[in-house]
Amino acid sequence: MKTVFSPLHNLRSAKTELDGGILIEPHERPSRAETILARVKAQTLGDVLEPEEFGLEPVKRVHKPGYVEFLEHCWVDWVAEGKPGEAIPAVWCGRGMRPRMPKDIDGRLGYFSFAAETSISEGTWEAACASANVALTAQKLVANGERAAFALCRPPGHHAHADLFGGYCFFNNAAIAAQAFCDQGHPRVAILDVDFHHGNGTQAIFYDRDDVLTISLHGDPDLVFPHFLGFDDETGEGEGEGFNLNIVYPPGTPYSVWSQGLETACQRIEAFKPNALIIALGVDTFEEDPISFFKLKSADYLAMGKRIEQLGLPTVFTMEGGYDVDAIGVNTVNVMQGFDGEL
Ligand code: Q9C
Ligand code: ZN
Repeated sequence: MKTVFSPLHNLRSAKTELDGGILIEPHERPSRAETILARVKAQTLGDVLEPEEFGLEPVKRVHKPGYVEFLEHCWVDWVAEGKPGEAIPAVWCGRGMRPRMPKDIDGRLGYFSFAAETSISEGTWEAACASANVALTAQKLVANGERAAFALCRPPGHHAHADLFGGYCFFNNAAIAAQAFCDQGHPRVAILDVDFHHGNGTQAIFYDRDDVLTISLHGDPDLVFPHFLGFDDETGEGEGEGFNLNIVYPPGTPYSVWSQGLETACQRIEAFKPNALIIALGVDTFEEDPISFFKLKSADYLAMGKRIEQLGLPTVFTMEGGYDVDAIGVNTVNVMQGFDGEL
């Protein structure tokens, strides 16, 4: 399988993540992508390509223009105001307040975010654009006949809504790739999100649509991020009713249990008969992940890839989370190798 990778991901190198009341080195760091790339090469998974440039048009098919504009200018505006650190949202439109975009940069940061752990830093915009181009290049490979492609996206995307950043995500790469399939005349696309966290952004973007089926397997949002979406009674609305599925698990979940949800998801996907499949691939389901609570082992990712392949669909993998950097290369590439039949 071919991998699409951009060295520009390194431009996203924030100094801060708000965690436990202090600013820590972000879990979502450049070494994640470099470690995955090294494993792709060591295992000779396939060619590694740099992305093509697609511009902002396919991004704006998913994200609101005002949000894209905000992301482009946020860091420049922040620096121009003489702020000493990174751009961290600290105020939101609470219940009963007015959801309008303020002029002030602190107001706009809150208006366009849903969480405070994710700092906007120098180069974030450039890296987020490159990450979207990585997803779109992989999508183009598959649209042009490749059975599958691996978009080694960084920063990740599945938490980003049409006009909200958070959870280390800015542009929803999986949603952008899915929308590209739709816009190229493919009537149905499925997105299966296997990251430890709920794919809240992806769900919200397609919630009222029946042409994009969204499924997410994740830790119980009552207990973990993103806390305010991802429960199993969220099934879609309007035309989209019945086209969103959330499968929620408790702490300690091993692959033997997790894979039962994967089976349910695969059966739903088969019934939907999509023209293409996007896998929002996070490996923060790993037993040693520092911020998560599932118990998947490295060999389980081979089985996961094999089961996904059995769907027989043109498949784009977009990289999402996974924070045990020592294991992220093996675990991620295991999914691709399981898919490619090396089990
Ligand atoms: N104390 C992705 O996996 N909250 N994002 C972490 C840790 C944010 C995860 C709290 C988690 C975001 C793409
Ligand atoms: Zn995650």
